[in-house]
Amino acid sequence: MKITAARVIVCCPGRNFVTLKLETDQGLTGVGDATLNGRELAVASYLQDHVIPCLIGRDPQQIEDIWQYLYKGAYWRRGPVTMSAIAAVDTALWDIKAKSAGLPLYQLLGGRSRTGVMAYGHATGRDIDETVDEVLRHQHAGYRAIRAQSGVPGLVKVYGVSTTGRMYEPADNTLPSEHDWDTALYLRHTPRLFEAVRLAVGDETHLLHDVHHRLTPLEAAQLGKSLEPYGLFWMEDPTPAENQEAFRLIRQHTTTPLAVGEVFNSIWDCKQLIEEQLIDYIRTTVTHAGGITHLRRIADLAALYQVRTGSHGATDLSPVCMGAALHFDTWVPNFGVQEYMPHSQEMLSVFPHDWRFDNGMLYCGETPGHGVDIDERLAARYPYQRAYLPVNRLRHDGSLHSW
Ligand code: CS2
Ligand code: MG
Repeated sequence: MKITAARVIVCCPGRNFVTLKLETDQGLTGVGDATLNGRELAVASYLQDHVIPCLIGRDPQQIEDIWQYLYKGAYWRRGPVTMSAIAAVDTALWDIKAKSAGLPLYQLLGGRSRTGVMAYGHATGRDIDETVDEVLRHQHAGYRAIRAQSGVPGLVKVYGVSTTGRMYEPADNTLPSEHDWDTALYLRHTPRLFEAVRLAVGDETHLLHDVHHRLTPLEAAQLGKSLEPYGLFWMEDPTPAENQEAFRLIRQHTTTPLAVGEVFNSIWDCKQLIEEQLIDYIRTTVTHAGGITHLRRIADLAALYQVRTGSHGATDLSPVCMGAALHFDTWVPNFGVQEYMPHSQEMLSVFPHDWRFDNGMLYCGETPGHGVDIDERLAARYPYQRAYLPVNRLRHDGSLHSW
């Protein structure tokens, strides 16, 4: 079998997506997600200008050799752009291999390990009351795991909280919008939020929170300790994770479980965190961590240290990523939870798919492959629209802070 053609499709059905489609001489096609929120065209060019010329004529069955060729052959290894491009190729190749075998992708990985995939939803509100209402709405919709994020009194714009009344979309402007931040206000507010949420939902529902890289290790330790009475399922991205050993300090002070890794793009980004058991969940994804091939390696390392998966699943990961992720989640033995931020109908219409959500659980389909395609004619109606993620500044002096 040979790869005969490859196309990069950039579209914007409500937000930008980058999709790779491979064609073969046996009529099989494969699709991969290469969306990197706010830097989409960098990955599109990496694929179009540097990767695709090397793919034409290759045997798509040689998934591992092509992965090694694109990783080692680039010389400049790792990084979100490179690994998202490799991920899109890898996902498309797994799609083709499963189709040629006539099997749903999870069967090639090792078969079904669970009846369904536990999802966690996003409950957000401008204040505590609104957030509690949203958490209850998700609970009534059947979610067993719910992330709660709320506005912080005194701050105008905060991560995770929609101010438009529509679904929260972080890439909200043609130039980076500026958010304001005050750690002291946040550290005082967040325990109050979870006291109210836990009181409202009872003890059964798993509660999650995303700190979004904003605290120092000691501040994160303080927050983790203050949240212990509310029994969180996880506290996510408590501090920037370039310095993996910083998590030792957090671990010394709190038993609140930690989840990190949505911004990681290789096993090296999380090796120390996993080997020293400094985290409880690894958030790496099919799209940003080198595809199915590399994500399996990360999950297997994590399993040695009883770290579970909790893949990122915001709307900036396309329905193609969700499809591939659900096959992965259906197989992976050390599964934890799958993030599920529903795409709009407009977005889903561009990506015919067989996965589904029902009563708090996600289910991959039985279609050969990963079960997702792209409607290129419809995609062409939604041209790329430049959009940036926000930046964050400290309220009192305007210095730049992690967003
Ligand atoms: C967030 C994301 O879902 C999450 O956990 O961290 O919404 C993140 O802000 C976006 O994916 C960035 O593009
Ligand atoms: Mg996050």
